[in-house]
Amino acid sequence: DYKKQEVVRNMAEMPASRLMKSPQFLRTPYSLKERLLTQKAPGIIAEFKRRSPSKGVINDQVPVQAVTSAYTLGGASCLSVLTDTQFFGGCLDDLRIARANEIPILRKDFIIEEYQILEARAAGADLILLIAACLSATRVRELAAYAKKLGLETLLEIHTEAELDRVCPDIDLVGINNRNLKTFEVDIQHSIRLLALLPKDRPAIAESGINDVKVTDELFRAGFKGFLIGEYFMKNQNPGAAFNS
Ligand code: IGP
Repeated sequence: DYKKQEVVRNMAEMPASRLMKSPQFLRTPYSLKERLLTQKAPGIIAEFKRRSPSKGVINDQVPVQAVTSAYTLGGASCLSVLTDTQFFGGCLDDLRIARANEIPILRKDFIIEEYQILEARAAGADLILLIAACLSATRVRELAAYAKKLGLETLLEIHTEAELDRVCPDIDLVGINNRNLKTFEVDIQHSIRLLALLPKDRPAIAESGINDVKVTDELFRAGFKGFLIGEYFMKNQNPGAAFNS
């Protein structure tokens, strides 16, 4: 598939041995898990997303630097930066720019190879996303172990009960996607039901389709600690202002 080809191209251009020399390796990544376990209020993971397959262009006029610094000043617990170009119009440079902020950053992409985790670390990410629907239980275990080795945390995204078998000790946070990636339908109640089946020792994140503070409060009471929100902020001319209102 297209990701595999992208990885092969990037490896040719920037070998792993060179990535490992990035100055970012000298910094200690931030822990989102710690933050969410210790904070008493809902943690917002604010996303920078120019476009998506379901919505088309959301906002391609605002610079990543302005948006992410406004999210940070507004009190976001974490930034999420889409680095997939084909479907989301993002890139690793967006993440490098967002790194100016001193809070955890999630590399949001379709991660299938160890090399992409190395890229994430070299670009300044603190955690990576693994999507259960794209990976076998064995691959999740291998990729999460590699992330740990590099000092990064792993957020595992699930959507169905069947995907619970991907949760393994190296998974730091579990995200439940409210959006079905096949039908794009959003169902909050589905996420609340699935939450009951998750291991209690790791913070749970509710992802997607959150466009109302009341929903966040309901999900926080149900036990979710973090909330991954993109479009609701990004669809505004000034996403940072939307975050702060
Ligand atoms: C954010 P929303 O509906 O607030 O923009 O959703 C985030 O959850 C969504 O971008 C997302 C995503 C993904 C994107 C969740 N899982 C996997 C790409 C790949």
